[in-house]
Amino acid sequence: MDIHALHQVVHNSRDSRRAQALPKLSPAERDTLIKKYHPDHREAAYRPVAFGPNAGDLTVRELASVLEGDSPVPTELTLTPDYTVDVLVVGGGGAGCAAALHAHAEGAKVLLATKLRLADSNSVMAQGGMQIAVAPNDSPVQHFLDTLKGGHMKNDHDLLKTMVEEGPSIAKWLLELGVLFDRDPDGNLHVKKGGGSTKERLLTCSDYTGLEIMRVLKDEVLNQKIQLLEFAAAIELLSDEQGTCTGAVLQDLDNKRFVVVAAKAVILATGGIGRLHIQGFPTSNHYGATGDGLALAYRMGAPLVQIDTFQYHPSGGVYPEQLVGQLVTEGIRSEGGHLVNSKGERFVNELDTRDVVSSSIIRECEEGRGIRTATGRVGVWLDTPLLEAEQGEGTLDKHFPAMVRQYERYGVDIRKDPVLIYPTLHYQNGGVKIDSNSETSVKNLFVAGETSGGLHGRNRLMGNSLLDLMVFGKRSGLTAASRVKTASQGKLTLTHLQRFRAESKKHGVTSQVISPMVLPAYTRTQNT
Ligand code: MEZ
Repeated sequence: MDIHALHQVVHNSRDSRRAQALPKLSPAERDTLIKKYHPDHREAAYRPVAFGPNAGDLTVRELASVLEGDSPVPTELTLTPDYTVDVLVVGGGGAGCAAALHAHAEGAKVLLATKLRLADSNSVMAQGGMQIAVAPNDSPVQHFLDTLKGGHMKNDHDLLKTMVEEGPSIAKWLLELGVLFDRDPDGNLHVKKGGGSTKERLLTCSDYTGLEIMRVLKDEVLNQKIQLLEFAAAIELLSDEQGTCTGAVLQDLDNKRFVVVAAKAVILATGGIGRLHIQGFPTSNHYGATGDGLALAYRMGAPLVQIDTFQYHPSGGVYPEQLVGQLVTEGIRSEGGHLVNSKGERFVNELDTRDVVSSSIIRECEEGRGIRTATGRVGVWLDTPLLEAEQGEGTLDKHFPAMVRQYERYGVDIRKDPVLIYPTLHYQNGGVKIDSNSETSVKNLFVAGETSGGLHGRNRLMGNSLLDLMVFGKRSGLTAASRVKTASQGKLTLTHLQRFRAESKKHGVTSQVISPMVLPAYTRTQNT
Protein backbone atom coordinates (compact mmCIF):
# COMPACT_ATOMS: atom_id res chain seq x y z
CA MET A 1 0.00 0.00 0.00
CA ASP A 2 1.14 3.56 -0.70
CA ILE A 3 2.77 5.18 2.36
CA HIS A 4 0.30 8.11 2.22
CA ALA A 5 -2.65 5.73 2.45
CA LEU A 6 -1.05 4.16 5.52
CA HIS A 7 -0.90 7.58 7.23
CA GLN A 8 -4.70 7.59 7.52
CA VAL A 9 -4.68 5.33 10.57
CA VAL A 10 -2.65 7.96 12.44
CA HIS A 11 -4.93 10.83 11.43
CA ASN A 12 -8.09 8.84 12.14
CA SER A 13 -7.02 7.54 15.56
CA ARG A 14 -5.94 10.86 17.08
CA ASP A 15 -9.08 11.38 19.19
CA SER A 16 -9.18 7.85 20.56
CA ARG A 17 -5.47 8.02 21.40
CA ARG A 18 -5.94 11.23 23.39
CA ALA A 19 -8.28 9.29 25.67
CA GLN A 20 -6.14 6.14 25.81
CA ALA A 21 -4.56 5.08 29.12
CA LEU A 22 -0.92 4.15 28.67
CA PRO A 23 0.49 0.85 29.89
CA LYS A 24 2.17 1.26 33.30
CA LEU A 25 5.01 -1.22 33.67
CA SER A 26 6.21 -2.64 36.97
CA PRO A 27 10.00 -2.97 37.40
CA ALA A 28 9.68 -6.71 36.75
CA GLU A 29 7.67 -6.12 33.56
CA ARG A 30 10.24 -3.63 32.29
CA ASP A 31 12.98 -6.12 32.93
CA THR A 32 11.15 -8.91 31.11
CA LEU A 33 10.39 -6.61 28.16
CA ILE A 34 14.04 -5.56 27.82
CA LYS A 35 15.36 -9.11 28.13
CA LYS A 36 12.94 -10.34 25.47
CA TYR A 37 13.24 -7.58 22.87
CA HIS A 38 16.28 -5.36 23.43
CA PRO A 39 19.14 -6.14 20.98
CA ASP A 40 21.61 -6.22 23.95
CA HIS A 41 20.01 -9.54 24.87
CA ARG A 42 20.47 -11.39 21.57
CA GLU A 43 22.94 -14.05 22.64
CA ALA A 44 23.99 -15.02 19.13
CA ALA A 45 25.29 -11.50 18.51
CA TYR A 46 27.91 -11.84 21.26
CA ARG A 47 31.20 -13.67 21.82
CA PRO A 48 34.05 -13.44 24.33
CA VAL A 49 37.09 -11.30 23.50
CA ALA A 50 40.00 -13.69 22.87
CA PHE A 51 42.84 -11.87 24.63
CA GLY A 52 43.97 -8.59 26.13
CA PRO A 53 42.70 -6.72 29.21
CA ASN A 54 39.09 -7.82 28.60
CA ALA A 55 39.87 -11.46 27.71
CA GLY A 56 36.78 -13.57 28.22
CA ASP A 57 34.35 -10.63 28.43
CA LEU A 58 31.35 -10.83 26.14
CA THR A 59 30.86 -8.18 23.51
CA VAL A 60 29.24 -7.96 20.10
CA ARG A 61 31.15 -9.82 17.39
CA GLU A 62 31.87 -6.64 15.40
CA LEU A 63 33.59 -4.96 18.34
CA ALA A 64 35.49 -8.11 19.39
CA SER A 65 37.04 -8.25 15.89
CA VAL A 66 38.09 -4.61 16.07
CA LEU A 67 39.68 -5.09 19.51
CA GLU A 68 41.58 -8.17 18.38
CA GLY A 69 42.48 -6.63 15.00
CA ASP A 70 46.04 -5.95 13.94
CA SER A 71 47.67 -2.53 13.65
CA PRO A 72 48.44 -1.10 10.21
CA VAL A 73 51.80 0.04 11.62
CA PRO A 74 54.90 -2.15 11.07
CA THR A 75 56.86 -2.68 14.31
CA GLU A 76 60.06 -1.65 12.55
CA LEU A 77 58.69 1.84 11.68
CA THR A 78 61.30 4.58 12.27
CA LEU A 79 59.95 6.70 15.07
CA THR A 80 61.52 10.08 14.35
CA PRO A 81 58.96 12.67 15.42
CA ASP A 82 57.38 14.92 12.81
CA TYR A 83 55.74 16.89 15.64
CA THR A 84 56.73 17.29 19.29
CA VAL A 85 54.04 18.68 21.59
CA ASP A 86 52.93 18.58 25.21
CA VAL A 87 49.42 17.26 24.59
CA LEU A 88 48.11 15.44 21.54
CA VAL A 89 44.31 15.48 21.30
CA VAL A 90 42.86 12.91 18.90
CA GLY A 91 39.36 13.82 17.66
CA GLY A 92 37.72 17.02 16.51
CA GLY A 93 34.26 16.65 18.09
CA GLY A 94 32.95 18.14 21.33
CA ALA A 95 35.23 16.27 23.73
CA GLY A 96 38.32 16.86 21.57
CA CYS A 97 37.66 20.59 21.18
CA ALA A 98 36.91 21.03 24.89
CA ALA A 99 40.07 19.09 25.84
CA ALA A 100 42.24 21.09 23.44
CA LEU A 101 40.83 24.45 24.59
CA HIS A 102 41.32 23.72 28.29
CA ALA A 103 44.81 22.24 27.87
CA HIS A 104 45.80 25.26 25.74
CA ALA A 105 44.36 27.67 28.33
CA GLU A 106 46.57 25.97 30.95
CA GLY A 107 49.62 26.79 28.85
CA ALA A 108 50.25 23.41 27.18
CA LYS A 109 51.47 23.16 23.60
CA VAL A 110 48.57 21.28 22.00
CA LEU A 111 48.15 19.50 18.68
CA LEU A 112 44.59 18.52 17.72
CA ALA A 113 44.49 15.75 15.10
CA THR A 114 41.26 14.65 13.48
CA LYS A 115 40.70 12.12 10.73
CA LEU A 116 38.08 14.23 8.94
CA ARG A 117 37.58 17.98 9.33
CA LEU A 118 37.44 19.89 12.60
CA ALA A 119 33.95 19.36 14.11
CA ASP A 120 33.00 16.46 11.79
CA SER A 121 31.58 14.30 14.57
CA ASN A 122 28.53 12.93 16.36
CA SER A 123 28.57 16.07 18.53
CA VAL A 124 27.66 18.29 15.60
CA MET A 125 24.68 16.02 14.84
CA ALA A 126 23.27 16.13 18.40
CA GLN A 127 19.75 17.50 18.20
CA GLY A 128 17.64 17.25 21.31
CA GLY A 129 19.69 19.06 23.94
CA MET A 130 22.11 18.95 26.83
CA GLN A 131 21.04 18.01 30.37
CA ILE A 132 22.23 20.46 33.02
CA ALA A 133 20.49 21.12 36.34
CA VAL A 134 20.00 24.88 36.05
CA ALA A 135 16.28 25.26 36.79
CA PRO A 136 15.33 26.56 40.27
CA ASN A 137 13.33 23.40 41.05
CA ASP A 138 16.17 21.11 40.00
CA SER A 139 19.56 20.10 41.43
CA PRO A 140 22.65 18.07 40.55
CA VAL A 141 21.46 15.50 43.12
CA GLN A 142 18.20 15.03 41.22
CA HIS A 143 20.16 14.81 37.96
CA PHE A 144 22.37 12.15 39.60
CA LEU A 145 19.35 10.10 40.72
CA ASP A 146 17.58 10.24 37.35
CA THR A 147 20.73 9.19 35.51
CA LEU A 148 21.40 6.36 37.93
CA LYS A 149 17.87 5.05 37.54
CA GLY A 150 18.07 5.32 33.74
CA GLY A 151 21.40 3.45 33.77
CA HIS A 152 19.91 0.55 35.79
CA MET A 153 22.07 1.55 38.79
CA LYS A 154 25.19 0.42 36.94
CA ASN A 155 26.74 3.88 36.53
CA ASP A 156 30.18 4.70 37.95
CA HIS A 157 29.24 6.93 40.88
CA ASP A 158 32.43 9.04 40.86
CA LEU A 159 32.11 9.86 37.17
CA LEU A 160 28.41 10.59 37.50
CA LYS A 161 28.86 12.83 40.55
CA THR A 162 31.58 14.74 38.73
CA MET A 163 29.41 15.22 35.65
CA VAL A 164 26.26 16.46 37.37
CA GLU A 165 28.12 18.75 39.80
CA GLU A 166 30.15 20.42 37.04
CA GLY A 167 27.14 20.85 34.75
CA PRO A 168 26.20 24.41 35.79
CA SER A 169 29.78 25.69 35.31
CA ILE A 170 29.79 24.15 31.82
CA ALA A 171 26.57 26.00 30.95
CA LYS A 172 28.23 29.23 32.11
CA TRP A 173 31.37 28.53 30.04
CA LEU A 174 29.37 27.81 26.88
CA LEU A 175 27.20 30.90 27.36
CA GLU A 176 30.30 33.05 27.82
CA LEU A 177 31.80 31.62 24.64
CA GLY A 178 28.63 32.60 22.80
CA VAL A 179 26.37 29.52 22.54
CA LEU A 180 22.82 30.72 21.89
CA PHE A 181 20.70 28.41 24.05
CA ASP A 182 16.92 28.84 23.75
CA ARG A 183 15.39 31.24 26.25
CA ASP A 184 11.94 31.85 27.71
CA PRO A 185 10.18 35.18 27.02
CA ASP A 186 11.47 36.42 30.43
CA GLY A 187 15.06 35.81 29.29
CA ASN A 188 15.73 32.78 31.48
CA LEU A 189 17.18 29.66 29.91
CA HIS A 190 14.44 27.47 28.47
CA VAL A 191 14.54 23.89 29.78
CA LYS A 192 12.75 20.82 28.44
CA LYS A 193 12.09 17.37 29.82
CA GLY A 194 13.80 14.33 28.33
CA GLY A 195 12.89 10.64 28.61
CA GLY A 196 13.59 9.12 32.03
CA SER A 197 14.02 12.52 33.70
CA THR A 198 11.90 13.86 36.54
CA LYS A 199 12.62 17.53 35.79
CA GLU A 200 12.87 19.89 32.85
CA ARG A 201 16.65 19.93 32.39
CA LEU A 202 17.47 19.99 28.68
CA LEU A 203 19.15 23.11 27.33
CA THR A 204 18.42 23.35 23.63
CA CYS A 205 19.16 25.37 20.50
CA SER A 206 15.96 24.24 18.73
CA ASP A 207 16.98 20.89 17.21
CA TYR A 208 20.41 22.17 16.22
CA THR A 209 21.90 21.96 19.72
CA GLY A 210 25.11 20.13 18.78
CA LEU A 211 25.60 22.23 15.67
CA GLU A 212 25.34 25.45 17.68
CA ILE A 213 27.73 24.25 20.39
CA MET A 214 30.23 23.06 17.79
CA ARG A 215 29.92 26.31 15.82
CA VAL A 216 31.23 28.10 18.88
CA LEU A 217 33.85 25.53 19.96
CA LYS A 218 35.25 25.20 16.45
CA ASP A 219 35.57 28.98 16.18
CA GLU A 220 37.31 29.07 19.53
CA VAL A 221 39.84 26.38 18.55
CA LEU A 222 40.60 28.38 15.41
CA ASN A 223 40.70 31.72 17.26
CA GLN A 224 43.09 30.34 19.85
CA LYS A 225 45.31 29.17 16.98
CA ILE A 226 45.57 25.66 18.37
CA GLN A 227 47.71 23.60 16.01
CA LEU A 228 45.40 21.46 13.89
CA LEU A 229 45.92 18.46 11.61
CA GLU A 230 42.87 17.49 9.56
CA PHE A 231 42.51 14.24 7.61
CA ALA A 232 45.09 12.77 9.98
CA ALA A 233 43.88 9.52 11.55
CA ALA A 234 45.49 8.12 14.70
CA ILE A 235 46.36 4.51 13.88
CA GLU A 236 48.67 3.54 16.75
CA LEU A 237 49.78 4.90 20.09
CA LEU A 238 53.39 5.06 21.24
CA SER A 239 54.75 3.94 24.59
CA ASP A 240 58.02 3.89 26.49
CA GLU A 241 59.42 0.68 27.93
CA GLN A 242 57.37 1.12 31.14
CA GLY A 243 54.16 1.29 29.12
CA THR A 244 53.58 5.04 29.62
CA CYS A 245 51.92 6.70 26.66
CA THR A 246 54.39 8.93 24.78
CA GLY A 247 52.65 9.88 21.54
CA ALA A 248 50.97 8.42 18.48
CA VAL A 249 51.40 7.45 14.86
CA LEU A 250 48.94 9.23 12.58
CA GLN A 251 48.23 8.52 8.96
CA ASP A 252 47.77 11.36 6.50
CA LEU A 253 44.64 10.25 4.65
CA ASP A 254 45.60 12.20 1.51
CA ASN A 255 48.96 10.55 0.83
CA LYS A 256 48.83 7.61 3.30
CA ARG A 257 52.12 8.68 4.91
CA PHE A 258 52.76 7.90 8.57
CA VAL A 259 53.19 10.95 10.81
CA VAL A 260 54.93 10.46 14.16
CA VAL A 261 53.86 12.69 17.07
CA ALA A 262 55.85 12.79 20.30
CA ALA A 263 53.56 13.93 23.14
CA LYS A 264 53.90 13.90 26.91
CA ALA A 265 50.19 13.10 27.15
CA VAL A 266 47.57 11.88 24.69
CA ILE A 267 43.81 12.46 24.94
CA LEU A 268 41.63 10.13 22.87
CA ALA A 269 38.28 11.69 21.98
CA THR A 270 37.38 9.65 18.92
CA GLY A 271 33.67 9.10 19.58
CA GLY A 272 31.55 5.99 19.15
CA ILE A 273 31.08 2.86 17.09
CA GLY A 274 27.81 3.30 15.15
CA ARG A 275 29.52 2.73 11.83
CA LEU A 276 30.39 -0.83 12.86
CA HIS A 277 26.64 -1.42 12.28
CA ILE A 278 26.39 -3.89 15.12
CA GLN A 279 23.86 -6.67 14.43
CA GLY A 280 23.19 -5.13 11.03
CA PHE A 281 21.52 -2.03 12.55
CA PRO A 282 21.51 1.24 10.65
CA THR A 283 22.98 4.09 12.65
CA SER A 284 22.37 7.71 13.55
CA ASN A 285 26.15 8.13 13.86
CA HIS A 286 28.63 10.21 11.98
CA TYR A 287 30.67 8.68 9.16
CA GLY A 288 33.79 8.57 11.32
CA ALA A 289 32.24 6.61 14.22
CA THR A 290 34.32 3.44 13.82
CA GLY A 291 35.50 2.91 17.41
CA ASP A 292 39.14 3.87 16.72
CA GLY A 293 39.93 4.98 20.27
CA LEU A 294 38.73 1.68 21.73
CA ALA A 295 41.18 -0.30 19.59
CA LEU A 296 44.07 2.09 20.26
CA ALA A 297 43.61 2.13 24.03
CA TYR A 298 43.03 -1.64 24.17
CA ARG A 299 46.32 -2.40 22.46
CA MET A 300 48.08 -0.23 25.06
CA GLY A 301 46.56 -2.42 27.79
CA ALA A 302 43.72 -0.15 28.97
CA PRO A 303 40.69 -2.17 30.16
CA LEU A 304 37.25 -1.38 28.80
CA VAL A 305 34.01 -1.53 30.79
CA GLN A 306 30.40 -2.45 29.93
CA ILE A 307 31.24 -3.47 26.36
CA ASP A 308 28.12 -5.63 26.22
CA THR A 309 25.66 -2.72 26.20
CA PHE A 310 24.69 -0.32 23.41
CA GLN A 311 21.99 2.24 22.92
CA TYR A 312 19.47 1.74 20.14
CA HIS A 313 17.72 5.11 19.93
CA PRO A 314 13.97 4.47 19.61
CA SER A 315 13.46 6.78 16.67
CA GLY A 316 15.64 6.25 13.65
CA GLY A 317 14.21 6.99 10.22
CA VAL A 318 12.66 4.10 8.23
CA TYR A 319 11.17 5.99 5.29
CA PRO A 320 12.31 7.45 2.90
CA GLU A 321 15.30 5.21 2.19
CA GLN A 322 17.70 8.19 2.20
CA LEU A 323 16.90 8.75 5.89
CA VAL A 324 17.16 5.16 7.11
CA GLY A 325 18.77 5.14 10.56
CA GLN A 326 18.98 8.95 10.76
CA LEU A 327 18.02 10.44 14.10
CA VAL A 328 14.48 11.65 14.68
CA THR A 329 15.04 13.54 17.90
CA GLU A 330 13.51 12.40 21.18
CA GLY A 331 12.56 16.08 21.46
CA ILE A 332 9.45 15.30 19.37
CA ARG A 333 8.32 12.83 22.03
CA SER A 334 9.30 15.28 24.80
CA GLU A 335 6.91 17.78 23.20
CA GLY A 336 4.09 15.22 23.22
CA GLY A 337 4.48 13.22 19.98
CA HIS A 338 2.72 9.83 20.16
CA LEU A 339 4.17 6.53 18.98
CA VAL A 340 1.44 4.69 17.06
CA ASN A 341 1.21 1.11 15.80
CA SER A 342 -0.62 -0.15 12.70
CA LYS A 343 -3.86 -0.41 14.71
CA GLY A 344 -3.77 3.28 15.59
CA GLU A 345 -2.83 2.60 19.24
CA ARG A 346 -0.17 3.97 21.56
CA PHE A 347 1.75 1.13 23.18
CA VAL A 348 4.36 2.69 25.51
CA ASN A 349 4.92 5.83 27.54
CA GLU A 350 6.93 7.75 24.94
CA LEU A 351 9.04 9.35 27.67
CA ASP A 352 10.09 6.13 29.30
CA THR A 353 13.81 5.32 29.13
CA ARG A 354 15.19 4.55 25.67
CA ASP A 355 15.76 0.85 26.31
CA VAL A 356 12.09 0.40 27.28
CA VAL A 357 10.77 2.46 24.35
CA SER A 358 13.02 0.68 21.81
CA SER A 359 12.10 -2.75 23.18
CA SER A 360 8.40 -1.86 22.91
CA ILE A 361 8.78 -0.74 19.29
CA ILE A 362 10.63 -3.95 18.41
CA ARG A 363 7.87 -5.95 20.14
CA GLU A 364 5.14 -4.19 18.13
CA CYS A 365 6.99 -4.90 14.90
CA GLU A 366 7.81 -8.52 15.73
CA GLU A 367 4.22 -9.20 16.78
CA GLY A 368 2.79 -7.89 13.51
CA ARG A 369 1.66 -4.41 14.58
CA GLY A 370 4.36 -2.61 12.62
CA ILE A 371 4.01 -0.85 9.26
CA ARG A 372 5.95 -2.27 6.31
CA THR A 373 7.42 -0.09 3.54
CA ALA A 374 7.63 -1.05 -0.13
CA THR A 375 11.32 -1.87 0.40
CA GLY A 376 10.49 -4.33 3.19
CA ARG A 377 11.48 -2.21 6.18
CA VAL A 378 9.23 -2.10 9.21
CA GLY A 379 8.53 0.59 11.79
CA VAL A 380 5.89 2.41 13.82
CA TRP A 381 4.51 5.91 13.39
CA LEU A 382 5.64 9.00 15.25
CA ASP A 383 2.70 11.41 15.10
CA THR A 384 4.43 14.71 14.28
CA PRO A 385 1.27 16.53 13.04
CA LEU A 386 -0.14 16.06 16.56
CA LEU A 387 2.24 18.80 17.75
CA GLU A 388 0.77 21.22 15.19
CA ALA A 389 -2.76 20.16 16.17
CA GLU A 390 -2.19 20.58 19.92
CA GLN A 391 0.28 23.45 20.14
CA GLY A 392 -0.66 25.40 17.05
CA GLU A 393 0.50 25.84 13.50
CA GLY A 394 4.19 26.61 13.23
CA THR A 395 5.21 24.54 16.28
CA LEU A 396 7.38 22.16 14.25
CA ASP A 397 9.02 24.98 12.31
CA LYS A 398 9.78 26.78 15.54
CA HIS A 399 11.17 23.89 17.60
CA PHE A 400 12.31 21.38 14.98
CA PRO A 401 13.47 23.33 11.92
CA ALA A 402 16.26 20.82 11.22
CA MET A 403 13.84 17.92 11.08
CA VAL A 404 11.29 19.81 8.96
CA ARG A 405 14.04 20.54 6.41
CA GLN A 406 15.58 17.08 6.58
CA TYR A 407 12.27 15.46 5.55
CA GLU A 408 11.19 18.24 3.19
CA ARG A 409 14.27 17.50 1.09
CA TYR A 410 12.68 14.13 0.24
CA GLY A 411 9.15 15.37 -0.24
CA VAL A 412 7.81 14.51 3.25
CA ASP A 413 5.95 17.27 5.09
CA ILE A 414 6.13 16.27 8.78
CA ARG A 415 3.65 19.02 9.65
CA LYS A 416 1.00 17.10 7.72
CA ASP A 417 2.18 13.48 7.79
CA PRO A 418 3.63 11.28 10.53
CA VAL A 419 7.08 9.74 10.18
CA LEU A 420 7.93 6.07 10.26
CA ILE A 421 10.61 5.12 12.80
CA TYR A 422 12.44 2.08 14.21
CA PRO A 423 15.38 1.83 16.67
CA THR A 424 18.75 2.86 15.26
CA LEU A 425 22.24 2.21 16.67
CA HIS A 426 23.00 5.45 18.50
CA TYR A 427 25.56 5.12 21.28
CA GLN A 428 27.99 2.80 23.00
CA ASN A 429 27.12 2.75 26.68
CA GLY A 430 30.51 1.31 27.66
CA GLY A 431 34.06 2.19 26.66
CA VAL A 432 37.54 2.73 28.07
CA LYS A 433 37.62 2.76 31.88
CA ILE A 434 38.62 6.19 33.18
CA ASP A 435 38.86 7.94 36.54
CA SER A 436 37.21 11.26 37.30
CA ASN A 437 40.13 13.11 35.67
CA SER A 438 39.55 11.08 32.49
CA GLU A 439 42.80 9.16 32.90
CA THR A 440 42.96 5.49 31.93
CA SER A 441 45.00 2.79 33.65
CA VAL A 442 47.80 3.63 31.16
CA LYS A 443 49.88 6.52 32.45
CA ASN A 444 49.48 9.75 30.46
CA LEU A 445 46.70 8.29 28.31
CA PHE A 446 43.38 10.08 28.75
CA VAL A 447 40.02 9.30 27.19
CA ALA A 448 37.07 11.69 27.00
CA GLY A 449 33.51 11.47 25.69
CA GLU A 450 31.83 8.50 24.06
CA THR A 451 35.09 6.52 23.84
CA SER A 452 35.09 6.27 27.64
CA GLY A 453 32.72 4.07 29.61
CA GLY A 454 31.03 3.63 32.96
CA LEU A 455 29.33 6.99 33.39
CA HIS A 456 26.01 6.10 31.77
CA GLY A 457 25.55 2.57 33.11
CA ARG A 458 23.51 0.30 30.86
CA ASN A 459 21.33 3.00 29.32
CA ARG A 460 22.22 6.64 28.74
CA LEU A 461 19.62 9.35 29.31
CA MET A 462 18.90 11.82 26.54
CA GLY A 463 21.14 14.89 26.65
CA ASN A 464 23.73 13.44 29.03
CA SER A 465 26.19 12.83 26.23
CA LEU A 466 26.77 16.49 25.38
CA LEU A 467 27.42 17.22 29.06
CA ASP A 468 29.73 14.20 29.37
CA LEU A 469 31.81 15.53 26.44
CA MET A 470 32.22 18.97 27.94
CA VAL A 471 32.95 17.86 31.52
CA PHE A 472 35.44 15.11 30.72
CA GLY A 473 36.91 16.99 27.76
CA LYS A 474 37.66 19.78 30.22
CA ARG A 475 39.01 17.53 32.98
CA SER A 476 41.23 15.56 30.61
CA GLY A 477 42.62 18.79 29.13
CA LEU A 478 43.31 20.37 32.51
CA THR A 479 44.85 17.24 34.07
CA ALA A 480 47.01 16.50 31.04
CA ALA A 481 48.21 20.11 30.88
CA SER A 482 49.14 20.16 34.55
CA ARG A 483 50.88 16.74 34.26
CA VAL A 484 53.08 17.82 31.37
CA LYS A 485 54.39 20.85 33.27
CA THR A 486 56.72 18.56 35.22
CA ALA A 487 56.94 15.51 32.92
CA SER A 488 59.67 14.93 30.37
CA GLN A 489 59.07 13.39 26.97
CA GLY A 490 59.39 9.59 27.19
CA LYS A 491 61.03 7.35 24.62
CA LEU A 492 59.03 6.51 21.51
CA THR A 493 58.62 2.76 21.08
CA LEU A 494 56.13 0.21 19.83
CA THR A 495 56.88 -2.23 22.66
CA HIS A 496 53.19 -2.52 23.51
CA LEU A 497 52.41 -3.46 19.91
CA GLN A 498 55.05 -6.18 19.89
CA ARG A 499 53.50 -7.53 23.08
CA PHE A 500 50.00 -7.34 21.62
CA ARG A 501 51.05 -9.19 18.47
CA ALA A 502 52.74 -11.91 20.52
CA GLU A 503 49.55 -12.32 22.59
CA SER A 504 47.43 -12.51 19.47
CA LYS A 505 49.68 -15.24 18.06
CA LYS A 506 49.66 -17.14 21.35
CA HIS A 507 45.86 -17.19 21.27
CA GLY A 508 45.80 -18.36 17.66
CA VAL A 509 43.86 -15.30 16.47
CA THR A 510 43.89 -15.46 12.70
CA SER A 511 41.70 -12.42 12.02
CA GLN A 512 42.57 -10.38 8.94
CA VAL A 513 40.91 -7.30 10.46
CA ILE A 514 43.05 -4.17 10.52
CA SER A 515 42.14 -1.75 13.28
CA PRO A 516 41.42 1.00 13.89
CA MET A 517 39.09 0.86 10.96
CA VAL A 518 39.26 4.69 10.42
CA LEU A 519 36.44 4.69 7.84
CA PRO A 520 33.41 2.39 7.55
CA ALA A 521 33.87 -0.94 5.77
CA TYR A 522 31.79 0.28 2.81
CA THR A 523 33.93 3.36 2.13
CA ARG A 524 34.86 3.50 -1.54
CA THR A 525 38.58 3.72 -2.14
CA GLN A 526 40.13 5.27 -5.24
CA ASN A 527 40.30 1.82 -6.84
CA THR A 528 36.63 0.87 -6.42
O1 MEZ B 1 21.43 12.64 23.87
C1 MEZ B 1 20.91 12.24 22.83
O2 MEZ B 1 21.17 11.14 22.36
C2 MEZ B 1 19.87 13.07 22.17
C3 MEZ B 1 19.60 14.37 22.78
C4 MEZ B 1 19.24 12.60 21.10
C5 MEZ B 1 17.99 13.13 20.54
O3 MEZ B 1 17.04 12.38 20.50
O4 MEZ B 1 17.92 14.29 20.14
